[in-house]
Amino acid sequence: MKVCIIGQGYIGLPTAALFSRNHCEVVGVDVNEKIIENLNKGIIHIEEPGIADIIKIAVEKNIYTASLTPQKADAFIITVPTPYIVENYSCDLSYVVTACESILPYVERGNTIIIESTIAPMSTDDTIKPIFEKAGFEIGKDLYLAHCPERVLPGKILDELVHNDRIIGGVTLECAIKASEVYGQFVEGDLMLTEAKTAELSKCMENTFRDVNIALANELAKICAEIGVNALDVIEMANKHPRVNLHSPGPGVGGHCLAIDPYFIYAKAPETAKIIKLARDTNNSMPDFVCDNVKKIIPNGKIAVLGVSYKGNTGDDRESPSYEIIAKLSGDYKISIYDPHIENPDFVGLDEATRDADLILVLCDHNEFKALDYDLICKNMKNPVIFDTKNIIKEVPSEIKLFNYGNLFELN
Ligand code: SAJ
Repeated sequence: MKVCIIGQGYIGLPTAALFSRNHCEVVGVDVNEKIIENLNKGIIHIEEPGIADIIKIAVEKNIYTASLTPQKADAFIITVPTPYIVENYSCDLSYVVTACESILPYVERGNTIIIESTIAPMSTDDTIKPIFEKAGFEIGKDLYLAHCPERVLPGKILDELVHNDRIIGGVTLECAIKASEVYGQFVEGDLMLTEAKTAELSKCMENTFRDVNIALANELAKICAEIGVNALDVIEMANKHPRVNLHSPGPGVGGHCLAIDPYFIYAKAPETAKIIKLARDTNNSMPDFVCDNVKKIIPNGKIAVLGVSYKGNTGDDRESPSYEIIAKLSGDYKISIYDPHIENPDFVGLDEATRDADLILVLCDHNEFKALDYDLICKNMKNPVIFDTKNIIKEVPSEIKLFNYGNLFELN
């Protein structure tokens, strides 16, 4: 089987790696020339365990090629971003539409087209299907079209792509069957056949479930700061109940999924999707909550920010609330940033970041922050204070004052 994958990002590239590892010929298409040039040398641009080795071998064996333009193939998979439109929160399908149009000259009867990008309910039927129908194809007969959302955790993408169950949403049953043959090349989880619109809403709802639960944890953190209770203890105690799983509060919700997908549902039914919107608003309010508490700890001075990725142990900083927090604080404070997972000429090491700092502000739960060099920190900071918004630091020497969501009420 030959597969052409449009978009060589966090999902497209690992997917390409798995097809090529399973002896399928793969063409990985992207609009970024530099990325294509590097991929053809076997150099990858994302931080994700296991991918680099597979791509390197696949390039050497000539089974994987990166290209700026699509090629004829048996199956086409679209894995391009779907941001939301700021004015009305609806799903911006423009990259998906452009990707579909870009493959039109290469598509032939009998091919399977799969949209993996997260899209709002009804997008496949209302927007994507007509693109191929206008080109003269009858869907379900000449061409098979399906929406098969990815559902993987960054950092564990390879494993989850292989082992997770997969939703296969066909425009018709034939479309779903054809798409399941494509994933059958490497997926070991169940392939669950359904309609495209069910697949679309299931994917959006998975991430909404998490967003709403995180909002509940964030609201709890605010309540506890107000009424003088340790929020982290409450979560630990409540979670001993066999059917309770309170999530963790934090500086806000980032990433390309949880911070976006709930809006796709909200935009479809704004009068009805009340909890979904409120959860988004609550999570969006967390950067302000962090800044307000920083101001209570120190009114001015130097802050060493630790971690700007949207989540721990990844170099992905898309939609990261850290940047909003840094922007909000930078008027009143001198900010230096240390993030061992992100290459940025403006970022510095732990030593430089903490030198003469008045506060360490932890915004991300990278493993490196679990056990910091406290001797260095005590040497560099006159009165060492840490505000850990991710509860990654469990213990500090007695000369360091640690704030987290367990004791913010002390600042009132
Ligand atoms: N976060 C919290 N508290 C928590 C959990 C997470 O504040 O208790 C924050 C994180 O710090 C981060 C954000 O939420 O800023 C999102 O992190 P995440 O790990 O929950 O989710 P993603 O965006 O990395 O991955 C999700 C996954 N979806 C679900 O778990 C339902 C993944 O399976 C999806 O494939 C991915 O979105 C996606 O592509 O949609």
